[in-house]
Amino acid sequence: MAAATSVVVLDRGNNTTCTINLHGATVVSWRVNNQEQLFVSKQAVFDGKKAIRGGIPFVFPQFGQWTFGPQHGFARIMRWNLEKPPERLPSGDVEAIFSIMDNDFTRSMWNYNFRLTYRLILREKELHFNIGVYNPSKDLTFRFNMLLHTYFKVPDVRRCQITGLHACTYVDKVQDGAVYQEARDAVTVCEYTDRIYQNTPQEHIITNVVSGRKMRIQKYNFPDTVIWNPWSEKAKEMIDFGDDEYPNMVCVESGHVSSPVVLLPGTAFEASQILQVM
Ligand code: TA6
Repeated sequence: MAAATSVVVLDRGNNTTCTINLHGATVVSWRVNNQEQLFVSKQAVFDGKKAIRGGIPFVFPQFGQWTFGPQHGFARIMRWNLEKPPERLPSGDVEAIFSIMDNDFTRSMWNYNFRLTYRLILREKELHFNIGVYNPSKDLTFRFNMLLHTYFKVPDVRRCQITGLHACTYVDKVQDGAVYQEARDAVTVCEYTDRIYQNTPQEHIITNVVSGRKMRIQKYNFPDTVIWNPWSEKAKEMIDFGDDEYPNMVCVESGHVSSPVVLLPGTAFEASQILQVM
C-alpha cells in the first residue's frame, strides 16, 4: 500500500508554488517566480512528531507554554486532512482546504469538540490564509489562542525593518515579560528578540526580504503580532536550528494570543491573513 502522501503542492505556473506538509498543515515553501519566501531550518525534523522548524506552523489552541499539552498547542503536530485538493480557480489562482477536528488525541488534552478549516489561496504574488473555527457544542463555550508562526527568509535580518508597530504595547519575553511601548516607527532586529505586540494595526511591511523586496502582511481578527529571532544564544539551544541560521530568518507572526478567543456554543470564529511580495 503506497504511503499516504504528506505533501500537497499548489502550482500556479511561472514557478509560483506553495507546498504544505500535512503534518501540522505546515506551509513549508512559498516560491514566487522561483524565489523562496519562507525559511525552513536545514536541521528541521520531519518525523511526524515534532513541529517543523520553519515555514508556517499553525499554533492552536494554545500559544506558548501549556499546562495541558505541548507548547503552542497540538495543531502543528497533528496530521491534517486535505479537505479540498488543490483546484485552479477561474482567476488562475490555486486554492486548497485543510482541516482538523477533535479526536481522542486532542480531547485527552482539551476536552472540547471543534472543527477547524484552513483555506489557502495562491495568487500571483500573494498567499491568502482564511481560517474558520467552529464550536459545534450545544452548551459548552471554549477559549483558544491562534497564531500563524511565519518564518520569513531574509538575506540578513539586521537589514530588515518592520513597520506598523509604533506606539504599540508589547510584552518582552526576553525581559521576563516586562511590558513596554514601542517608540520606533520601524522595528529592527539586532539581538535575541521575543516580543508580543498587542492590538497592532492590520498591516505590517518587512523590508529587505528575499531579493531586496518588501513583504506586506495584512491581517484580520489577528489583533497581535509576535516578533521573534533566537539570535546566536538561543539558536545554539535548538537541535533543529543551525547555530549560524539566525541571520537568515525573522518571525513576524499574526495571532490572537494576548487574550483568548471566546467561542460560544454553535458559533464560529474567522480570521485571515494576506502575505504579498512587493
Ligand atoms: O513565537 C515566538 C515563540 O513563542 C518563542 O518564545 C519561541 O519559543 C518560539 O515561539 C519557538 O517555539 P518552539 O516551540 O517552536 O520552539
